Amino acid sequence: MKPGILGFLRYKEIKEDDILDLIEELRVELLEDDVSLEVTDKILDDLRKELVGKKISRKENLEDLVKNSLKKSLREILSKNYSNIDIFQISKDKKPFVIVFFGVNGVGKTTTIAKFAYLLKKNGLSVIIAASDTFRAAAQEQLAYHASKLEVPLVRGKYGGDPASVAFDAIQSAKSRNIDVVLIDTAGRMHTDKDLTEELRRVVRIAKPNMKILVLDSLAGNDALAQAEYFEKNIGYDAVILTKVDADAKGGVALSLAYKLGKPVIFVGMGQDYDSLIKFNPDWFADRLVS
Ligand SMILES: Nc1nc2c(ncn2[C@@H]2O[C@H](COP(=O)(O)OP(=O)(O)OP(=O)(O)O)[C@@H](O)[C@H]2O)c(=O)[nH]1
Ligand SMILES: [Mg+2]
Repeated sequence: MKPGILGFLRYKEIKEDDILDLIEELRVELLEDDVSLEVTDKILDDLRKELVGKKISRKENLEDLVKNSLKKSLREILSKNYSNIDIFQISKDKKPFVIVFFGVNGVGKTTTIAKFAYLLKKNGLSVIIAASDTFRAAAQEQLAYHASKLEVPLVRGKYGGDPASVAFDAIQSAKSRNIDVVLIDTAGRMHTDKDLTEELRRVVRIAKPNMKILVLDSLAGNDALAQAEYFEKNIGYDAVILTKVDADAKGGVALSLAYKLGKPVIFVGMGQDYDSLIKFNPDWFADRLVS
C-alpha cells in the first residue's frame, strides 16, 4: 500500500532508538531461557536490521511487532533443521533399525529409551533393548525394570563387561527374532572422559547404528551446548532428544543447537511417565521462548 501524500500521519519509520529498549528486554529474556550469548546476539542483530527503516502503521503496537518478528525468526531457525522423522516408518527402510543413545551422566538416557520403546510399541513396532551401560552398577536393573513393565525383551551385560558385545548380541537377536528396532543404552560419561569416549566409539563401530541420538538435559543450560559440541566433534550424531523440559527450564539450548550446530531436536521429555516423550514442535517451542 502506498502511503500517499498524508501518509506521514498514518505511517512512521522505525528508528533504531525506538526498539533499543525492547531489544534489550528480549536479550535478557533469551539469555534467561539459556540461549547462548553468541546466538542471542546474532538473532537480535538480525532482528534489528530487519526492523530499522521499516514503515509501520501508527496504529500498530511496536512491542507486538518486535515480539512477533522475533517469534517468526525463532520459528524459522527451529524449523530449518527440524527433521520430521516418522518413527513408524523408520524400520521400513531397514530392519532391524538400530538406534544408539548417549550423553553425559544423568541426562535421562535410560528413561528416554523406556519412553521411546513405549512409543514404538504403541505404533505397532517390535523393540529390543540393549543394556550396554555395563559401567554403572544399577543400570542393568533399572532397564530390566522398564523392560519388564513394557514387556520388551532386553539383552543384559555383565557389570564391567564389554558394552559393544551387548549391543552386538541385541542386534543378532533382533535379526533372528525379526524385531523391528534395537535401542542401545550406553553409560553416562562426562564429556571429558577419554576412556569412555573411546568405548562409545567402539560401540558405534560395532553396532553400526542407523541413527545416533544425543540426549541432553534442558536443565544443564549452556553446558548442554558444550556437550553437544563435544559429542559432535568426537562421535557425531543425527538428532537430539531434550529431556526435563517439564522442569522449569525453557530449553533455549534447542535454539542454539539449531542455529550453531544445525542439529534437530526430535523429541522432548516432558515428565517421568512413559507417555511423556513428545514430538518436538518448532512453533510451540518458539512461543515458549518469547512469552
Ligand atoms: N522431570 C523429568 N525427569 C526426567 C525426564 N527424563 C528423565 N528424568 C529423570 O532424570 C533422572 C535420570 O534419568 P536416567 O534415565 O537414569 O538418566 P541416565 O542418562 O540414563 O543416567 P546415567 O545412566 O546415570 O548416566 C531420573 O530420575 C529420571 O526420572 C524428563 O523428561 N522430565
Ligand atoms: Mg542410564
